[in-house]
Amino acid sequence: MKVLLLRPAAEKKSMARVLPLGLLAIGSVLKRAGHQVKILDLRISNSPDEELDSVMSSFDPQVVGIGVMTIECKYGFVDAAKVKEINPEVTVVFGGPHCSHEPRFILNDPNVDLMVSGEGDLTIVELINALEQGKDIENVPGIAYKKNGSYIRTADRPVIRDLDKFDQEYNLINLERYFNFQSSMDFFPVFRNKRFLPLVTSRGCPFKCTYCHDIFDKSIQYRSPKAVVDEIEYLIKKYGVREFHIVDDVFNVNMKRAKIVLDAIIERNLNIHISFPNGLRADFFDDELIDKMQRAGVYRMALGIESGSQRIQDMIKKDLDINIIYDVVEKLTRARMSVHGFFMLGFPSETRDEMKETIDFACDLGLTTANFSLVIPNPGTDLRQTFIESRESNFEDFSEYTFDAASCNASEVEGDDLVKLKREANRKFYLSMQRFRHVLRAVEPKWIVRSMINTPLALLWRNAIAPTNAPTQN
Ligand code: B12
Ligand code: SF4
Repeated sequence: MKVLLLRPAAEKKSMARVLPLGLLAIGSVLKRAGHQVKILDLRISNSPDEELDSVMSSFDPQVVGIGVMTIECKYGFVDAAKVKEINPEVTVVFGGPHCSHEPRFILNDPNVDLMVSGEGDLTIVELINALEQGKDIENVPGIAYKKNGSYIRTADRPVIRDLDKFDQEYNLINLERYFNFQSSMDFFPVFRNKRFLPLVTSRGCPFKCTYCHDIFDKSIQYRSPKAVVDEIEYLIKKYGVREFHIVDDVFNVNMKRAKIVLDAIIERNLNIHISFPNGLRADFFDDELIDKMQRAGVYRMALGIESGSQRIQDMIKKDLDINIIYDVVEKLTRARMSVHGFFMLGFPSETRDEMKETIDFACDLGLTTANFSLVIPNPGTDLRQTFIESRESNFEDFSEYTFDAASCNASEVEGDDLVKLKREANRKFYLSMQRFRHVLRAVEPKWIVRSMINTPLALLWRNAIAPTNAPTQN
């Protein structure tokens, strides 16, 4: 069958440089199963409508799969409508992080035919085979659809354990488009070499933080260190990739295995830059791990800290003792690794004082960068349940979620004040001599100089030259 896989266009392109690994995973298994596949990333397109038109007519797919995070679903619906307008016969399948739960919200859209729930690697092949052979899809686990006006959700699909079976078919994507894509991401010192790619070495996490997803179940599955390092080496040789951003949920939770992966990188002398932009846990470090990270080429990482209040830490079930964080950040920056802190403001029942505690805590740490995001209760999380209970509303319209915030607030601080606090947090964090000192300490001088040259150029690009990508409908 001919399957087109889409990442929807969105107004924010800042992080579009990050390859859609979910679509690549789905495309790879379909290709190996003998289907014709095309991946179309409208987020990196300067003229998404024209590109969609052109691919729809030249490729003429029978199925269009659209992968969405919660904040992207409204853009996904816009693209689904365009697809159906071009060819009403096409079957539209939604998948991705937003689609683990809440099938009604997705399936209520008149242009969506089917939804794949959670991990899609096995489900999509069975589904497309069934569609091709005209078989009943009710026996395909892990999907949802509407039949005669009612919602059908098939049996749950167990989590995939043997991830080594699922190699990526990188030739499905034109990687040069990502390496050369310019966005405001270039302004921040988040990559050293533009030939970088995201990489997954494990899926899932055993922790149960109330705000986090469960796409891969609440367990962790590993790829073998050999498979990971073989893939790195292949990407270096075949595509000249120089940097890898490991986007596992929590790479360091199994320190023993993390050290084995890093050792394999060190032994092969790969001479790469490594970053962990998605967040490591601050409580899974020792001197040996830090040493191996440094020798493998790690220069930057994010720590998921979230709150400086122990009450909030316990409430969100992060199980993180905030007293250990100073020491860890100190050790990492001494090893010349730049540390980014993730913080969240606006948890249910969180008070202004507790938010200020978080802001002060963040400012006192030796972090190089940080961001303070407003709490968003994504579907399938315990947090969403708490929001529903505290506000007696179901927040079903996920289309109202934006890149910066959900349209709901269950904290003790009014919405406008919350936004003010967030802005204040950023000002306080960045406009300080202390920050300047931490940057100087953690970042090697040649990279600081490079950012000083890049920054004005990137600002000029972002604010004066780059095309914007507004959706045509909301
Ligand atoms: C890399 C990453 C990004 C990248 C790129 C995302 C992308 N579209 O590929 C960037 C940096 C853009 C990003 C941004 C954000 N992200 Co992010 N990100 C991740 C991360 C760390 C890895 C994603 C990944 O590649 N995983 C590996 C692949 C294989 O998994 P996958 O994408 O889920 O794909 C599988 C299934 O979902 C499904 N599938 C995926 N697509 C499709 C399509 C079809 C048709 C089908 C059938 C199936 C299917 O099958 C795949 C294989 O099993 C995940 C956490 C995680 N570990 O997964 C968070 C995650 C996806 N991000 C999340 C969030 C919230 C964000 C932000 C909104 C955070 C914020 N507030 O700023 C921002 C958005 C900002 C912006 N401007 O875009 C949440 C999403 C929750 C949700 N319900 O939407 C996650 C799950 C993190 C979390 N802890 O909750 N992110
Ligand atoms: S926030 Fe981090 S530690 Fe918590 S469940 Fe998610 S991935 Fe695991």
